[in-house]
Amino acid sequence: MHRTVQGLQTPGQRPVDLLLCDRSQTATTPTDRAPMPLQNPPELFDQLVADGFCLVADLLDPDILSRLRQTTDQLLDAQSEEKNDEQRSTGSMIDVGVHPIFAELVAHPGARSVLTALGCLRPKWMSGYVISKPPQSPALFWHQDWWGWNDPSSYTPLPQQLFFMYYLVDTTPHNGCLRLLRGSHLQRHRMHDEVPDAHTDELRRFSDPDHPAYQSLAEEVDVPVKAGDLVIGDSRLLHSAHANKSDHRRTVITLWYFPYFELLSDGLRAAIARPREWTGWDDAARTRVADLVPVYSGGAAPVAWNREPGELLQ
Ligand SMILES: O=C(O)CCC(=O)C(=O)O
Repeated sequence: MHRTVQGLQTPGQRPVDLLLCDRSQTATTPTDRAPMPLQNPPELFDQLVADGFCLVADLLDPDILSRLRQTTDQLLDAQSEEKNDEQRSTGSMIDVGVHPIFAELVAHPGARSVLTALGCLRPKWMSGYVISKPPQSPALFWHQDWWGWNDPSSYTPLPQQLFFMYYLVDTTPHNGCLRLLRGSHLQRHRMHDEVPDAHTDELRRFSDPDHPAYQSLAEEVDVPVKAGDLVIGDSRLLHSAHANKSDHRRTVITLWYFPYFELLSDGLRAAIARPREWTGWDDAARTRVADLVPVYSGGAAPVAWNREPGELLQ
């Protein structure tokens, strides 16, 4: 079962199909339903490795979607104006450790079954954020999120770290859908040099609206989705989001997984497995994600944090 999405194509390039989950074979209890069979996992894997991203349609059921909308709206309503001003370009950056509902999403059976289908037998999870673009807010800057560029594996095809993005509303270029540069996880693009480290306070604040980090590029690929679809991407992939020109919030929850944690170098595993606090989670939430928490018991020094790719990225 495939759905081809308009917009996931730049001129002269092949379309990208959404791989659909077959809900007819699932149980009825909301988040404890049986894993949903994926159509053609090898195709999903090939897209992820070659293009740096892939899509799984219709992963979240209406129950969890509605509970996530309710919780994120409450959290967003409580944000201060000062915080909003600091993050005009990104939108909110609320840590998912503030509320136990996000543990349900981290350990969601559908997400687990996608990871298994991609050959990730012992995936790990590190962190996540509620990123909400307010109505009438500017574009997000071009960036990539990999911080381990000092590790030689960064210049090889298999992804070290993946984003799982769940948009809570349907998205289009009008309300701030994701856009990305296909293949930029493995090939240098001029944006790597124009905006070497995009995670600066100035870019977050949108201090200079004419900065090249916000520009539209001819080769960018729009990724419009339906609420509840899952966008998977390699953390090395250059991506950004359109301005939200609508009168409604556009919220995404981004979760960060390590699909092949056991295959990573000691230095990366040491860096990933640092203890983390989830101050708003109860015991049930911690238990849900227990097998996804990375552990490293060796003696290697953690790989130093470096978000700028080296010369090996050509
Ligand atoms: O806001 C978006 O659509 C994208 C968020 C993003 O770039 C990220 O989580 O790294």
